[in-house]
Amino acid sequence: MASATTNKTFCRICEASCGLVATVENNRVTSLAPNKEHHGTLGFSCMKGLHQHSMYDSPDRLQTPLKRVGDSFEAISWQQALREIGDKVKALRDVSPQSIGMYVGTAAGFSILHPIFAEGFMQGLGSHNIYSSSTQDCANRFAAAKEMYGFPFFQPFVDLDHVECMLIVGTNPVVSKWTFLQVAHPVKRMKQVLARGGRIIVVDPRYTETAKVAGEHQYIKPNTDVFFFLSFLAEIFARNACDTATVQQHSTGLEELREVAAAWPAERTAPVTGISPENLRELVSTFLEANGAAIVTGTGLGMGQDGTLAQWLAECINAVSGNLDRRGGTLVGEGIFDFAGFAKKNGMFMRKARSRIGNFRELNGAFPGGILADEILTPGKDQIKAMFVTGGNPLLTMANSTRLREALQSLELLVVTDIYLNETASVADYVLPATSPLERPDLPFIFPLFLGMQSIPYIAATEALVEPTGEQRDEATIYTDLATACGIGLFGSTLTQRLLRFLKGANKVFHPRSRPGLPQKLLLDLILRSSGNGSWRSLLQFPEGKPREQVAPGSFLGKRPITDDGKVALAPAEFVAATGALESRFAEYAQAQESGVMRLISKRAHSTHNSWTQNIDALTNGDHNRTNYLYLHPADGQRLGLAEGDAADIRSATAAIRLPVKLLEELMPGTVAVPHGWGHQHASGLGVASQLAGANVNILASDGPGNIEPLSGMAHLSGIPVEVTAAAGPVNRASWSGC
Ligand SMILES: Nc1nc2c(c(=O)[nH]1)N[C@H]1C(S)=C(S)[C@@H](COP(=O)(O)OP(=O)(O)OC[C@H]3O[C@@H](n4cnc5c(=O)[nH]c(N)nc54)[C@H](O)[C@@H]3O)O[C@H]1N2
Ligand SMILES: Nc1nc2c(c(=O)[nH]1)N[C@H]1C(S)=C(S)[C@@H](COP(=O)(O)OP(=O)(O)OC[C@H]3O[C@@H](n4cnc5c(=O)[nH]c(N)nc54)[C@H](O)[C@@H]3O)O[C@H]1N2
Ligand code: SF4
Ligand SMILES: [Mo]
Repeated sequence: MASATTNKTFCRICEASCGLVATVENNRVTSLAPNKEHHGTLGFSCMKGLHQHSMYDSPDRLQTPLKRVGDSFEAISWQQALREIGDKVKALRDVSPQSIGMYVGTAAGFSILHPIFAEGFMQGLGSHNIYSSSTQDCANRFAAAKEMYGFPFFQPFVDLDHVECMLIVGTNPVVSKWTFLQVAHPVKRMKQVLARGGRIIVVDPRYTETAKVAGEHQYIKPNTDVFFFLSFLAEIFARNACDTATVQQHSTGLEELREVAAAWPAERTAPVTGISPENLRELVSTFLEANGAAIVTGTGLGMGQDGTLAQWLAECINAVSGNLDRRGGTLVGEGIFDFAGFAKKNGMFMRKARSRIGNFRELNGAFPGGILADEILTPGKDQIKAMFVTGGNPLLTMANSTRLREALQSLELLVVTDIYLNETASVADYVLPATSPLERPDLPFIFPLFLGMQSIPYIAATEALVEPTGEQRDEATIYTDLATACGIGLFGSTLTQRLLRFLKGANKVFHPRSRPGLPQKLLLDLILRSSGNGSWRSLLQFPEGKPREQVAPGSFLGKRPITDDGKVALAPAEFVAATGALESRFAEYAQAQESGVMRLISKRAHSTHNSWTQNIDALTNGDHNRTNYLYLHPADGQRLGLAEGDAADIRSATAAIRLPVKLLEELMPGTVAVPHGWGHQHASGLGVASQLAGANVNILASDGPGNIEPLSGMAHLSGIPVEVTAAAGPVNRASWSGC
């Protein structure tokens, strides 16, 4: 029997990228522990990360390619899968390359090669019909940054080591482990801010886990941040607290911004936001008096109806208060190479392509997920007839999943690449088994590596810890092989395709006992070397991460923005024009509040990760008790005649679900919450998850061109108007996916 070895690696589930120590026995990871010596992640890890090996070791793990035969799947060889998929794609592509689409999910983002090769495949096909999970979480930030800084990936982040006042709006870092910044151990980092006299104020419709650590909290009604920020700005301007000369040196549009904000004084917005003028003024004073302050935002903002405008205004507050690019304010990271310069030189990220349905602009190469069902179901030239889904589970995570299910089922070809036969794969024609993170070598994902979005900068590399146990392949190999089968060159280059095939062949010669595949380490080595960061082998000498310097304050303004004039655009014409529609939105919200409309928000939990951890028993027991819940304020419960454990129907414009009630004092009355990522009852390959209760909350969200935030393409997944009533019957299997 082989003896156990201890290997250092890092987690690839969320942005914290925690350093881990794995025990490996007989080609199995038998335990994972936090790496206490890790330079960047401070010995932190969470229960999801520490249990992940049971997800990869599960008897439900996909082992071979599968083909749908009638209502079930049969195992087939890679050769057969590739040949049959290739033949179908060739026939469709001959008629229209755009008839082939792709959805790139979150898991793809946590590997370096996966998204590059998947998108290279689409480029080779000549199709721009790419969708990604970014219009479910963060496209609003990309849209705002593109207009303001010229580059969607300039994402200023808080200077956590020096900030004195942090306003946390629409994000819950204690549970999510931060977003758009790598911060392992958020509680510790927040306590450090508090210990040096800093203040952290959470603005959220729920008194969150983060608010409890921060000690200060302001309730806000869902989807009204845009009005809160407008009043915040109006107040800054009214106090003449903006250093006009300095701001004008590095930005344009200050006067227009002032004009926009002037229409929204605190007295006006208070009834809609729920933030009294006194409280708002107090927040502004605290923010302005701090020697270094930042507004930190997240998906609570982005999933609302005006996520791009809200994000833009948050960035403007940071900028006009002199906190952008300032010590203790926000910094703009620098990755291992000049991504912005590269993009500018190559004319990337120009948002040129338009969608067939709704005429939406792409953003970072992707169209709004909310039009995907329409693109599939609407006949005509370029109608989508085949889809590749990679590292995502859109049937549980996108808006109006019921309609999307119909659409996916109507396709001529659906190919899903995943580690599980998940909800989406269960309706696929072919399912391709991917290697798990622990089975592949990697570099940290794109945000830290290419953009330097790290509170403690470092770079790191990890070897694969174990070999796949079945026929699983890494996604770089899968998309290279698919390109060969479809008769195209990855990235539209036959030369690249030939080179990749050669590398794959050579890999087989040098490593005859390994599975057929690309030499991933060689590709990662190339990324490192071409960016002047040494070799793969040299980086492996730093299992605790190789420290990098934090970007210096003052390094951004006047130097790095890639807008035409090199200045920060505080009032992009498109955004200013869009504020016109806020008048009717404001009236609509005021009216809805008067009529007592309840709004539904999300609620993440420590133990679940979107839809992918529900097949691990240990992560769905405990608090969850194997279901998600409708969380309701006790006062609302009393008004509606609903007590803890009662069954409630939650009805939106699209559908209804039935869930047990949990009363939650933390919620703002009038706001209800349901965790997303549940409702796996149709996932034929998930032995544990498919037996859980719980409902897919996203059947309550609307899709279609009229239900999309037009500036970024974001779906509207938070702040959904709902009606809650006591259910006529119990919560049972029939009510899991609608009632
Ligand atoms: N109502 C509501 N809806 C939401 C949200 C919300 O807060 N509320 N949050 C949204 C957010 S933030 C996001 S990012 C999206 C997520 O949307 P998706 O990306 O569509 O969904 P995930 O559940 O993250 O699915 C990830 C899939 O990747 C698979 N996977 C894991 N590791 C690997 C791997 O190494 N390779 C491959 N090929 N597959 C792998 C998992 O098995 C899982 O099926 O949905 C969102 N939808
Ligand atoms: N444990 C765990 N960690 C995760 C994930 C997970 O599923 N589980 N998912 C990962 C992914 S893919 C992402 S993108 C990140 C997301 O990370 P975050 O953006 O931090 O996401 P949430 O934790 O859902 O926090 C959103 C907060 O917004 C609040 N909110 C809702 N609506 C509004 C509103 O209109 N205005 C304001 N001001 N607040 C509002 C909610 O109450 C909630 O506290 O988390 C990542 N980390
Ligand atoms: S916080 Fe948890 S899931 Fe995220 S990287 Fe760390 S261990 Fe992994
Ligand atoms: Mo996300």
